[in-house]
Amino acid sequence: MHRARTGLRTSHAILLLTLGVGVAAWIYAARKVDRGSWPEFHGWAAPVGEAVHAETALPIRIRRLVDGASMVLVPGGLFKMGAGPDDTESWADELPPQVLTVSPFYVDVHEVTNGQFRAFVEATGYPTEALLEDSGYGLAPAGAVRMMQSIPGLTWRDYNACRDGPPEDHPVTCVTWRDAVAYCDWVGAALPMEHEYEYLLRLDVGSAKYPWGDGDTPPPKFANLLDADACSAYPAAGIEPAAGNDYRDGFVGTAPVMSFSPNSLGIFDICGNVFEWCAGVSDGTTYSMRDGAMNRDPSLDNCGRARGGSWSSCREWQRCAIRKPANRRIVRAYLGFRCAWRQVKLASKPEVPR
Ligand SMILES: [Ca+2]
Repeated sequence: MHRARTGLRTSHAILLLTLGVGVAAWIYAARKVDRGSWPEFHGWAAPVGEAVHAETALPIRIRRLVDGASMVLVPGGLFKMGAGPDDTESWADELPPQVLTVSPFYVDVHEVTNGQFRAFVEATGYPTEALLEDSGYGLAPAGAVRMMQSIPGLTWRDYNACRDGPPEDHPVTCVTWRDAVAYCDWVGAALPMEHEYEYLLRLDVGSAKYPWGDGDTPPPKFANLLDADACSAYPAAGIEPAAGNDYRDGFVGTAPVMSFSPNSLGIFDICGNVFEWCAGVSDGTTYSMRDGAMNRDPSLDNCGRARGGSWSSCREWQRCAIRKPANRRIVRAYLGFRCAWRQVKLASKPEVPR
């Protein structure tokens, strides 16, 4: 009897052990399948390289299948959005500073280029909204009284209003907010939210005033800003360099994407080159649009926001907290975009804001 019970216990133990091993093997296999099938599951992107995020096993970099654009994983976390107490140039809509949580998302490594946008237009026949607008402002000829001039009919095909074809590797400009959203729809992505964009601007500098730190002058060749050479091309315009009288980046208008050093996540031109459209609309006073929800006041429905400063922006407009208000139908040679994708389920650890 005792021997029989012992045998029964032994067989139960073997059964449980077998079940345990089986469950563990199934979990491991499921994880493996989940990793391996990630790009097929989503159907629009594939991992680039072997690097994966330690906590989630998601690829650090992915490449969209539709347009070939590289995206990088932004693990996210807590950060303080808005102007600091020492920022004397802050606007009401940058205050009060508040701690927000940025959920993990993917973002384009560089701004959408003319070449990518051309492929989009050719593939879809999309008639850009810019074609319907007469609100274009482009780069004026050197020596003009103003740096920017009104150019009716300006579209993305008119590189800085030179009308000699846009360089493929420069960021696309002269696209309206809806043009940018149409491109994002085409590739299965979306525009970045404003708080996501500010998170990227502050990623390496915390609560500093500018994306390069608190000083008024960035390191040499930090980004494509309104530099001394650009200002001297328009002596009658009375404009001052955004980055100090000695700062020269080599570009009066747009620069090829990835011409300057990336941030610590490998993202290029998050500061400078072109202002970038963000998702959502503004209510003009608060961050209530940070979740991308449409504004309740229909009279403000056309007011969008752009972030990151540009080749034509004065220093104030290069600040991390600045939220450039812009009618979503304007066409500007300093205004482009990049894509984001945020359907990412990660359990990220909150970080202590600096
Ligand atoms: Ca410049």
